[in-house]
Amino acid sequence: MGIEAWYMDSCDEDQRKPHRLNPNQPVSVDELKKLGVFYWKFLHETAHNKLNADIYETDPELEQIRKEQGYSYMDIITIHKDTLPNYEEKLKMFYEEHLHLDDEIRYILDGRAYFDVRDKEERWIRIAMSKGDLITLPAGIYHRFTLDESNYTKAMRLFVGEPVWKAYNRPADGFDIRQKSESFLL
Ligand code: KMT
Ligand code: NI
Repeated sequence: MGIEAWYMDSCDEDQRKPHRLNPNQPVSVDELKKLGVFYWKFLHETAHNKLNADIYETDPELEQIRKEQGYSYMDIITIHKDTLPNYEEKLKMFYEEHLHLDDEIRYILDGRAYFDVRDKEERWIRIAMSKGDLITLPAGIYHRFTLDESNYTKAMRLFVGEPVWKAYNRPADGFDIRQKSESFLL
């Protein structure tokens, strides 16, 4: 098991479709790391010391990660038309290209979703997330989020300290964090 990420086509149809290039152009964990994106797939690992989304409420491994990384805050968001108030509106917002001034940390507890991030050449990379996957997007990276064709995910949102959900839609290059992340990307 491992990551599944790929470069997207530029077709405008349904955002929930995979939008792979033909032939597929995969993106490796190392390439994501260079962008400051960290991604783990834990669920099907047999070794110990792995996260288990089935026991997220009591999982000692999650507890340890939260302690180590300082993820003091957490809540759970269920993204489905019957559970999320203003579902359509929120999905539209999540899919607007944006950035935050803090890391975006998400742990998928159920269902599936895509996180898209821009690479150094401004190409979209689509990261397929499913149950047991944890991702951190660095502060300042342009990104967006969508459900896939299953139209459902349940995700834990983690944060260092008091959460700030403020999203800055592109263009948002005036922030210090953009200057820093751009020099980091070089
Ligand atoms: C964001 O800022 O991109 C989001 O919060 C996405 C939805 S949470 C799974
Ligand atoms: Ni975001």
